[in-house]
Amino acid sequence: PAVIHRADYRPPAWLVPDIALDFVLDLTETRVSATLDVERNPAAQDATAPLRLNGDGIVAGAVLVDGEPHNAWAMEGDDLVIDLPGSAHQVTIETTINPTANTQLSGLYASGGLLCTQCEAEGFRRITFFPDRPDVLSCYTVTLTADKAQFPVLLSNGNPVDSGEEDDGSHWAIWHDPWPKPSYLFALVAGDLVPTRDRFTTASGRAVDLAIWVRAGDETRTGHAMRSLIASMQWDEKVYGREYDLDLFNIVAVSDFNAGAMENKGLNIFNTRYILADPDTATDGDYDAVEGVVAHEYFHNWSGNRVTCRDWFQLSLKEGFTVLRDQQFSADRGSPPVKRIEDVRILRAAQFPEDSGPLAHPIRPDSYQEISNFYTATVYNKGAEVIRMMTVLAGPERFRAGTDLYFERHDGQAATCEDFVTAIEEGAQIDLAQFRRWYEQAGTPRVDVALSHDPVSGRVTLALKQTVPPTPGQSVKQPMVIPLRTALFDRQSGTHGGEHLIVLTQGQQQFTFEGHARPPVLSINRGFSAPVAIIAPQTVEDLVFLAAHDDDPFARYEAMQQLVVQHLVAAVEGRLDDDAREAGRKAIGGALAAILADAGLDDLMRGELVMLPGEAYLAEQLNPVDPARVHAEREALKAWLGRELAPAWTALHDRCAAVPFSLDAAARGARKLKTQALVYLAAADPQGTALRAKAQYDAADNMTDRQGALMVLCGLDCPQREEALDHFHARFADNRLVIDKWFSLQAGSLHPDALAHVQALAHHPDFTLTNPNRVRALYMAMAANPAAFHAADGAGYRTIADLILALDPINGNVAARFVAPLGRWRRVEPGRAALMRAELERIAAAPRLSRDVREQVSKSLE
Ligand code: BAL
Ligand code: ZN
Repeated sequence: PAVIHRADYRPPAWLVPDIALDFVLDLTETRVSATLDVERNPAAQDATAPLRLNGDGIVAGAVLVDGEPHNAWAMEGDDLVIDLPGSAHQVTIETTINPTANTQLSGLYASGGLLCTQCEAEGFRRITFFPDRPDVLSCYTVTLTADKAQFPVLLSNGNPVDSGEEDDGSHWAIWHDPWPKPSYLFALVAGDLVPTRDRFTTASGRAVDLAIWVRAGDETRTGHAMRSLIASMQWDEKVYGREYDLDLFNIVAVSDFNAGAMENKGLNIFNTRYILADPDTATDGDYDAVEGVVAHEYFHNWSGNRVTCRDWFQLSLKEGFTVLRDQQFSADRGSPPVKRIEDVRILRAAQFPEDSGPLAHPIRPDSYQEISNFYTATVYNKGAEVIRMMTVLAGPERFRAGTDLYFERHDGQAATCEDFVTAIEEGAQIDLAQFRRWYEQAGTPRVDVALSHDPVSGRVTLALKQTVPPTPGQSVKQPMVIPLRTALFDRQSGTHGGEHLIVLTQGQQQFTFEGHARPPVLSINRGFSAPVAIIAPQTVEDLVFLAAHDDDPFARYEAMQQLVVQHLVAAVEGRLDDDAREAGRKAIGGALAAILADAGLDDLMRGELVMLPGEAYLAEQLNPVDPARVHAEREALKAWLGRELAPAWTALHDRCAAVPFSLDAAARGARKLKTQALVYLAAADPQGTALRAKAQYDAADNMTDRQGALMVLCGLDCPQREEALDHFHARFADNRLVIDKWFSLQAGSLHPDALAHVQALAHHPDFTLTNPNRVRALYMAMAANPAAFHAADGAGYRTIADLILALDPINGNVAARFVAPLGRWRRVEPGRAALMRAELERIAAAPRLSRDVREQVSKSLE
């Protein structure tokens, strides 16, 4: 398979300043006529190169050049290559496509009677022939014609220009987008949709019509998305000085969607999952996700659309930056510390394993076979962390000067990560020369910390050593720039004398601090100022101290996590005798009891502090890992804590259950803790807690409580489990997003038969391989459920491999996402590793695989 290298970038030979697209839309036979004004690129290296138009599975019906039939063209693979003399022409190409047959959901496809598009990264070439690369920017004029009864709404990017009806029952609409854009930002939607409308006036007085389009019946659940959109528009003006630039902003929600949402210029298309929310059907977490994704796609209007990417290697230019922006927005809207903790938890669960596995890549990759495989936690979440470090180094005002310069300098351009770093460097006036290694080197850096104290001089010395682990294709690494917010606590007063920003730039480095009469307690990487793993010699006493006293909420959470991680790692490694196990549990129990009793904490934060580290993060600390032992030890600790603190959990559950429903922080905190209390109680007393959980389920007047209770019941072997599952299915049978929850709660459950349940659910009438949300609900939840996925006989691995093989011909993009869990075999104990590897080999031996799956499987076996 062809490998595309970043170093091979060449400017396009031809530019397309204008394109007119004419669609006659139909579910099975859509006709497309594309007229491209093409001109030679003065920056091209070859001034005689032919015009290369990318295609993917489409056939050119007719090719006209300057209005005349043209024969001097040929197909090279999927690409249409036209010999053109001179320097400017008009090229017209006709294609016919079948949206209903498009199960890949890339290009133009049908979703429940609607027609819609997904063009990022390379879907446009499935619609028409075009130089489908992000550095070819065009002004689009789009004419849509369709049967009016079947497709009453016709939308595309930009502003509506004209519309009309014909006698044959068809109607048409013309849209024009004045902002030049790459083909991946093109979109159209046709169908029977109803709008929720609002209006926004920008800082300079532009009135913008806002509309969220959904299927009839769903419009009652668009209010939160609309409020989120308006808040995002206000926030981007205030925080980044970015104003919206069209007369209208449309969002459409569709049920069949490969990803979360797409930032098409002026016409965002969303997975319904990130638009529809009301308290009866959406959890508090769903509300947050809607707000965050609506903001993310809106923010792309500047970080992605006005300034786009030169090539796909630069994906983190728009994604890392936009994730940072949506994280900052959500922090401002809610609780900044809780949001920070949530973001770090996602990074550790999703990105750290990527960085330590066979698919590790820098945030700016050097090569790829299939770009869809690089929409990763590394490019997105680590990309955001890298830019966040720039904010730490520069401070907020100077960072803003950097982003102002970036937007001003590159507006209308297809830029690179290097352009971004240079703009921040110049605008913020900081030196980022060495910092650029964060774009070049993969792997999570590890920082080993040693602290020494001289009682005579009162001097504290921190000796730091960084190591960046080898990753595929990068065996030797250079030292990174690692900013670490640090404080040294006096253990008697419980305070510190101010925070220091220490910046580690060398392999080994020492930092000294004066005026410490006693050895201090070290609080390092506060706020998770750098995306690294810290290995510090913190005693149980130090961690208990920090868990109770640290004034940085993230550091407090981290101390609690570390306390549990150290204990469980020692337990899994068999380093604890009975006394040490008891002592470790007592220390954790004591710290947890203090958190439960701490009146100074709000419940949202308390909910973070009582959460045990996840099994994926624990597995990262062990190499090789025995997932069964991790699971057993973590469950045993949870049960012990459930028993030991039973009165406190019961009191907490009772207190929280008495808080009436509202969307404010206090009520949300109560809901979060209510289910956490159940989780601990269920581990200690399954039968007693089944009653309590069922009572929570029956009393629930919102989805957060209902889902929380059902999640706990799903893990128990009790009659209430079936009763609640049946009730839930019957009550929400007509709501696809809620039925997704029904699948995913069973697949992710602690029930010992969870894997058998998944295998049975695959034959449920509501299950289908053609809907990505449903596939993820069942199988991603299972792949993330260690007890099911890592079943000792390999049945979990086999189930996922079978899924990949069955799904690949239908949707290779989604199928490829399931390879990574199997790809971690090298870090798993030998027995399971062999079973995982055998499944990868079975997939690799299949006669026809998508490029997506082929790349992930071959890299996982290398
Ligand atoms: N650009 C793909 C979807 C997103 O990251 O917004
Ligand atoms: Zn994005």
